[in-house]
Amino acid sequence: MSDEFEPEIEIIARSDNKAAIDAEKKRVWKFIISIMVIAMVVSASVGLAYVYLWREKPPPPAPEPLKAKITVERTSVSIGDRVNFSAWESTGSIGEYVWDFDANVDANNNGDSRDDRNAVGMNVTYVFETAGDYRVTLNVYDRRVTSNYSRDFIMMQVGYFENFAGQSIKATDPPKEYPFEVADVVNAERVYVRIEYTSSGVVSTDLTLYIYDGNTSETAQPVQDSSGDEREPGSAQVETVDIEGRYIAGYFPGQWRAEVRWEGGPLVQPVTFNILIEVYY
Ligand SMILES: [Ca+2]
Ligand SMILES: [Ca+2]
Repeated sequence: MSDEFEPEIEIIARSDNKAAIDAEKKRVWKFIISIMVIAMVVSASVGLAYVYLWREKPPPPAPEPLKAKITVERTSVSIGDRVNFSAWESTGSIGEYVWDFDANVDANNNGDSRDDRNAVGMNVTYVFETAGDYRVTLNVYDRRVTSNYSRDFIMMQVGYFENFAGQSIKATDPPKEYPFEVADVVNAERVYVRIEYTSSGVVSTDLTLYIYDGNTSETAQPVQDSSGDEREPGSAQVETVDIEGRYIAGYFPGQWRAEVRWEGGPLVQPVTFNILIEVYY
């Protein structure tokens, strides 16, 4: 019995051993494949990291030079207007923006009339209280070396500048009036009033512009009118009254006014016009 039984045991044992070996082989293959997968993932990651970290980077941009630049909406402004100045177009490593609004005044009495600290900041607002020409200076100082600075300037004309747009007048209307200030007739350089209207079918004498000075009496005579201007009939008509300084001095200062009068025949449709008034000092 035992002789017959033994080989059977061996076969079973061999058979068990084979299964165990196969299982072992599977484990080894699994292990090898896992290692290979991990190795591939790691090498791919390292490769990506290398590409990301050590790829050729563009050189850093050269620092912009320190340069002051003034931006303002208009350079002709009226007395009392709030004027917005900006230095946003300036370049460089700027630590401070310093504004000097009048090169005729050396406010800090250091011999440089354009370095006064009338305002600081990139965006500032200023009101000119008296008429005249002003040289406005912007000084920008370097953030790191405060002795480095750049300077820009702009000329401002301060007087009276107004544009009344989109007015209309009918034949039956009383004169349209536009008051304006001529504060100083001695120093005023020019009073300029222009009227533009776009209406076909009007003749050259239909609409007239009258200018009165600061004399408020009932009998005040106009200083000048547009009848002396070259006036053409038709559309896109422009009429001007332009008074030079040497004549202005002979009139009253104060509240002057422009009048627009319809002096033609009956109107089918109102005439629309724009009126521009400018006083320079
Ligand atoms: Ca100064
Ligand atoms: Ca100054």
